[in-house]
Formats: sequence, C-alpha cells, structure tokens
Amino acid sequence: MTEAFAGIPKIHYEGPESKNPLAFKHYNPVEEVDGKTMAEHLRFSVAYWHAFRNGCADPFGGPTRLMPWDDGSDSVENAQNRARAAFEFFEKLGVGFYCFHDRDVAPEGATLAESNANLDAVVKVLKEEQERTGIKLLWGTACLFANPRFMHGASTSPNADVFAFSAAQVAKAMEVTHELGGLGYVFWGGREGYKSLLNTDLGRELDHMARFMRMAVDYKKQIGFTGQFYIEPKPKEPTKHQYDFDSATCHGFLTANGLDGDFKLNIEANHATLAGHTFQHELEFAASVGLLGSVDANRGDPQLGWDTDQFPTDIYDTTAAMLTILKNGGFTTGGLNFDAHVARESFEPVDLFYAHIGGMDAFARGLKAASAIRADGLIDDFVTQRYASWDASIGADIEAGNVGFAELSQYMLDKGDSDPNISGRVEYLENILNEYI
Ligand code: XLS
Ligand code: CA
Ligand code: CA
Repeated sequence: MTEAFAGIPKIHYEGPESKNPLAFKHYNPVEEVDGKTMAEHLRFSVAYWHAFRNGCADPFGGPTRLMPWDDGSDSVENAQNRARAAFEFFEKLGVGFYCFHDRDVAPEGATLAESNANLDAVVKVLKEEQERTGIKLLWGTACLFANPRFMHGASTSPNADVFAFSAAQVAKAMEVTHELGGLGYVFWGGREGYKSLLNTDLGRELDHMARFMRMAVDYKKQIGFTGQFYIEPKPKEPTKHQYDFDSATCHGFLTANGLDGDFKLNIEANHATLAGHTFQHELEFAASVGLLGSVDANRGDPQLGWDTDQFPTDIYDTTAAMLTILKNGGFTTGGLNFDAHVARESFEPVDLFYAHIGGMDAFARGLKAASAIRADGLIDDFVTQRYASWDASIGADIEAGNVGFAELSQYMLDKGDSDPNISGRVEYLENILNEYI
C-alpha cells in the first residue's frame, strides 16, 4: 500500500525553541516526570471515528475532509486499507493507543451475521497492524446509536428485540476487543435517554439498562475478558436527557444496581461542560468514589451548548486535570483519548497532525505544571491545614463515629462557641497555580 500521509515524517520532540509545526515542543515521550516517562503518564490514544470516519459534515453542509487513502465505498477492502492508513498515522504521531466503535472500523452488513463477518475481516488487519507497530487498543465499544433501529435507544428501547440486538452486537464487540488485547471496553449511552416523558416509562428503562450491564458483566466472565469496563457520562445529545448524566448520576446507578465493583468511568471533558460542570469536577468526583478510570480529553466551547469535540488547547484546564489525575496515582488501564475532530475548515490530512500535536503538547504542559505544583506542595499543604480540625479531638471523634448529636450538643454547650474560621485564600491559591502555567 502506498503511504497515506506521504511527505509527513515521524513527529519528534524538538523542544520549546523549535518553530517546526510538525514537532512536539513539550511532549517528550522519554522524559521522566515524577519517576515515570511522559508516555507512561499520558497514554495518548487516537479516536478512530473522528480521525478516520468523520468527514466533518454539519447540519448545513457536507463533508470537507480530504482522505485520499479512502475510496469512499462501503467495501471491506476499503475498510482494511483505511485501517492500514490509520496505523500509519498512529505510528507517525507516536501514540501508544487507539479506540474504536465496531461500525467505525468495519461496514455494517445486511444482517448481523454479515456485520460480524465484516468486522472479523477488518479485525484481522487491526491485529496485524498492532503486532507490527506495538500500538495497543485502549478500549473498544459498539455503535448503538447510528443505525435507525436505535432511534428509541438500545438497552432502553421500548422494543425488546432492539434490546436483544444490542446485546448481540455488544457481545461481538467485546469478543473482538478481547481478541485484540484491548485494555478496556466503554459503554457510552448513545441514545439511552428520552426525548419526551409523555412516551417514556423512565423507571422501566433504567431497570432494563441495569439488566443489560449485568448481562455484559456476566458475558465478560464467560469469554474470559479481563479488561476494564467503563461507563462514559454525558448529560444530553443526542437525546434531551441521557441517563448517564454525569459522574455522580453514574455512581448512583452503579451502586444502586450492585455494579460499582465492575465498572469505572471514562470522563469526557466536553461532556462535563455540557453537564454544567468543569472537567476537573467530574474527575474529582469520580476519583472520590474510586471510579476514575480513563479520560476523553476533548473540550467543548464555552459559548456553544453542544458537543463540539475540539482538541484540548487550554493549559489551565489540562493542568487542573493532571493535578487530579496525579493526586490519584495516575492511569492504570486508562489513558487520554482524543475523542476530537478537526474543525470543518481544517480539511487537509496534515491538519490531523497539527490537531493531535497541539493536544499532546497541551497535556504535556499540564503534566509538567501539575507535577511542579505538587512538588512545591503549597496548595496541598494549605488543604491539609484547612482540614486540621478533623485530625484530632472532636473532629477525629466525629470521623470515627464515636459521637452523636447528644455528645456534640454537650461539647458545644461546654465550649460556648466554635473556634474562629481561617480564610479560604482562594486568590492566593489561584495565584500559585498561575505561577506554574
Ligand atoms: C459521544 C461520545 C462517544 C463515546 C464512545 O458523544 O463521546 O464518542 O466516547 O462511544
Ligand atoms: Ca467520548
Ligand atoms: Ca463528545
């Protein structure tokens, strides 16, 4: 096969002084930060669907992107060639991971059996390419939202046959993820939600979703897949209300259904924005309940209320995210997946490189800044100090469950009033953060 990205060399680290747009200025994969290389910390992944299947059409116009490696057909052969082009891109960019939906990599057939056969034919090439390059599958997933059959949802469809079809499709997607040595499997809610409560039995749909997840956990054991399961929260789009609204909602759903030991969360920055949260809030909440698993690093646009899936460029944001990720010990099975597409007007193949290079450099800067902030310790020390009243005497008794309202009433009656508060020092802390960015 001829080179898909002819004329574009392998991307190297050239340092902050470099003016070469096809070089990293901050991401140096072999540089150590806090005892691990940047590549080990950041575990970058390319999203197959945006990088290789999204032509950047919008509701007002067709696709613009030039993809000379793609003949535009739905043939299996084209899908196999596309897979080879994708790996050329991953290799030149220097990422260790990629992610896909079943229907991104292989065309859907007229029947489920035909779709499965198409998928097997492309998975064969993906496997060859993984072995050739050493690039790994961060996670696989199934597209349960594009085909019209899923118009009412998948596991939450009012049509039981659609639930059954979804189960069959996920079973196959899990099998191929397993075959490719995938480190994880993502459940993003697709159309699991509603447009109108007038036609929806919300409680029944949530029960069906829980039953579906339970079946997935059982099947995982049946086929011996040991990768990590993730739920990816999103509050809206394509439905008016998505059941996996945000980290807290997913945590409630998982614990209510006894599934919290089987799943972690894949937190997407853009979905946090749509839920009215910051990216860091979603990460902190997930971490606080032991569910921080993996990250979709694409950002939204503060002025736009939809899922713009832009590449991350805001260093303040990447620093905040890396602070939370480092504080919680970094990634194990997870990584930073660029679930992002280039702007519609950035239509040339080289733009795909610029976009990813920028995202990788933005996270490298965030990693370095976060590591320096933690080493300096001023913010951590302040937080420790702020909660010091819980480390001894009455605070320690409350945390240990040794006292109740009666004891606390007596304690305060004896004491007369609470100790004075200390300042929260918000601006002082914001100033420290800015010193490192
Ligand atoms: C859509 C989601 C989706 C998941 C994978 O908004 O971000 O792409 O990451 O199904
Ligand atoms: Ca995502
Ligand atoms: Ca998104």
